[in-house]
Amino acid sequence: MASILTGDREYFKGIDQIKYEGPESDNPLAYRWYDENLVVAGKTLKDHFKFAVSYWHSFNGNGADPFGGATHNFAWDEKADAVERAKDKMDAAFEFFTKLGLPYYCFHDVDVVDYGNDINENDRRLQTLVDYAKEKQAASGIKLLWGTANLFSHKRYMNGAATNPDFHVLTHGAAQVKAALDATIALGGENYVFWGGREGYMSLLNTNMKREQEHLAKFLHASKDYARKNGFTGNFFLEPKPCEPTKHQYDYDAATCLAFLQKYDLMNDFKLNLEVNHATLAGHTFQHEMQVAADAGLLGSLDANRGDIQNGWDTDQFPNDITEVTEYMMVLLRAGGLQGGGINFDAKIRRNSTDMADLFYAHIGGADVFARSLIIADKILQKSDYTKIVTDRYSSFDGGKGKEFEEGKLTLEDLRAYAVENGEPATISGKQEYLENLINRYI
Ligand code: XLS
Ligand code: NI
Ligand code: NI
Repeated sequence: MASILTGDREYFKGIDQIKYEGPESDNPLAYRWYDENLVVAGKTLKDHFKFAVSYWHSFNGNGADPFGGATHNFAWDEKADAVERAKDKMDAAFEFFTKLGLPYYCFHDVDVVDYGNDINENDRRLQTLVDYAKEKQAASGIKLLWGTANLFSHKRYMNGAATNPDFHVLTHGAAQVKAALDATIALGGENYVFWGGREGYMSLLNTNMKREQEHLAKFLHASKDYARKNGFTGNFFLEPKPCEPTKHQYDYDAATCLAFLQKYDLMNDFKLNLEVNHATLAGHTFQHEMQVAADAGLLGSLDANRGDIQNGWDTDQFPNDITEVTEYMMVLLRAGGLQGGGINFDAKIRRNSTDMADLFYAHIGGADVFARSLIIADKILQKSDYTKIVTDRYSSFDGGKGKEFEEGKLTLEDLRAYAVENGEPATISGKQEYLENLINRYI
């Protein structure tokens, strides 16, 4: 009998519900650390992370690369009719989400159903799949973490969408965003993401940067106003990335996005969705990007993945480095968590990972490394002298003249007088190796 969860057929045959079995388990299809009910720092792991599966990498990404075609041949990709095919894919997706036991998913409009060039027909297709997703969400309890529109794949966006020099192209981007917002609202999506893959330029020789950025700001305001008018109360996220596919992208990194949001009066509605591999492409660590966002009140959501340290593009591999993720989790805990978002696995299995189970191993490993790292990070913050060392490092600003300086009470002459009076400062260690060892001690 057809079930709403699995449609007419089971796509991931032979794989049952993935469960938490604890660190001693040697079952590769079980969580060893991600116990969704475990309470750490006052919240369950489920609530800390709000893990999401990304539709595009898991159900559209077929292993093709610039040197060869698909290696992942999906059973849900067979029917000729776009809407029927999309429904099969959604059956497979919800079967996967349910078996995996992660609470959320994320999508771009064109991940859910193929788009053509007719706006009205595209809207109808998406609407049909939104109705279908609504039933599946209700039956499974799986929720939408965020929706977004793909404004970078179609050839009309080769010079950008909101920053395209041609107004006509911009309007097509707006049509897509409107439909994607409608879909997100209809599905109770908690957030909406703007990743501007082609919002930037290839050559300054043909570009008016100022005008393009002003257009982007106007576009974001119009989108936000539309969504608010239609009852959307969630967060909007910008997703920074420095380059790829466009040479110079306007949302380069967290600090660049912060300046943009401030300049164009978008701070009340927008936060950031940070991605590990985008941070490293920008020449930053991910923890740096997280801290910049946290300090500005913009730590919204995370796209979890990792790059390849030997090369320089967005390889979108699944996270697996405990030391690094522990450092992310230290920033997360100290920031008091994410604002509205969660942890979306914006990651894909490799071209030569061709078993159905590979997609499960990838997500299980990702969830486990975050869970294990959060537990470790919490211990470091609770039990070690880590916090004290960092706090004490600034103690000269806690009283006396240092405090007066922080309060804006000292002039440049006052500062000079202090230097003269107190002679040469003592040499104070930054203790970097001590702190690195401390992290390893808790791992
Ligand atoms: C691409 C981006 C993309 C966004 C959503 O590099 O990470 O997947 O997350 O458009
Ligand atoms: Ni991303
Ligand atoms: Ni990316």
